[in-house]
Amino acid sequence: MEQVRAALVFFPLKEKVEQVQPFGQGHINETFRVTTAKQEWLLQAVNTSVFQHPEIIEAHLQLLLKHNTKLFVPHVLSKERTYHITAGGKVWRLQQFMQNTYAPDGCNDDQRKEVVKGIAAFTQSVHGLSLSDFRPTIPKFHDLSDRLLQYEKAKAADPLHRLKSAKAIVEKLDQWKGIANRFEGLVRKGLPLRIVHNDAKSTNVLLHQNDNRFAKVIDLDTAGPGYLLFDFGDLLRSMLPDVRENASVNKVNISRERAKQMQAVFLDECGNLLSPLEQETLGFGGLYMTYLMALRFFTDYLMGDIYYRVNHPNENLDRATNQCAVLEGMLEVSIG
Ligand code: GN1
Ligand code: MG
Repeated sequence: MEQVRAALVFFPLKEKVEQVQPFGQGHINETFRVTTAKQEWLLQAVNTSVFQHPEIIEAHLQLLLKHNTKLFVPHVLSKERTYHITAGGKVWRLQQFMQNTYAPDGCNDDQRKEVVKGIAAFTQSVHGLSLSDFRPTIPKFHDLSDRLLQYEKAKAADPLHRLKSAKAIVEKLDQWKGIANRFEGLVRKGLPLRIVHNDAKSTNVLLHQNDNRFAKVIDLDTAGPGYLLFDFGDLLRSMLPDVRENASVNKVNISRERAKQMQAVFLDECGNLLSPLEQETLGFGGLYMTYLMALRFFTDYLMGDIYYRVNHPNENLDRATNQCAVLEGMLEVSIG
């Protein structure tokens, strides 16, 4: 906690820090809830082995926060007028802690609608910015062909000999490779690149505690160039299942009706901005993102859990198995 206090010195807080506690479920960055006399703050240490160019995130944040002062959580400018500072070898940023809001993990119909509205509001807002001002913060982040390559490499290396007990999942993952070809076909057909959130899961949208209405879109680390189906796909991936992403399950029931409702809300909110091809391929985003996450979790399991934080040795395998079950559930009811 000493490190945290040393970082806080860079931000012009008027009140004395009373308490610092670890906060949240993120897989990548470290987050702390900071209490001062009258207010609370969220301090984050950016994981710089994952985000090797925090200056790109800084530039995006400067643009986004200036462009829309309502949609995002206010961040604190450091004494150097930047949102990120370096202290003790780490990169830190500070934002307001949004009282009386929550990030839904498991949604009812109303909450689901509000989360979709939140990402639609993001889509609409960034439509007014210039794509040329945004760069990928992680190279090839949602490049499924590259994720397949990493998966193949991990299988070939198998450093912890984890592959032999994972035959069933490998069989599934191998059978869905066509999803990558289908995506490349869409890009050739003219699917437009635009600014997207690139981590549009339900826990990255805050809702108001009192009425469950949409409040803020959070976690702008990966915002940048991408395809809209990534964001809508992450909405489907995170809200169609009634189980959490790391629940150890082999079967997940998916409702086609629920997917249709989500798509209707999304199109209602921002459909006017979408090309016909974007509109037609929103559902396919569910398959694309769920497959990509299944590959990422499984690849990390094979490589010895070097990317995602795990609480037990099989957690990445559980997550991968879960995502395979979600994908199977989606295919069963012909989503995408
Ligand atoms: C990671 O750390 P968090 O929860 O914001 C990941 C996303 C995944 C998500 C799965 C930079 O996000 O791509 O969709 O886990 N972010 C990065 O829950 O890898
Ligand atoms: Mg994230």
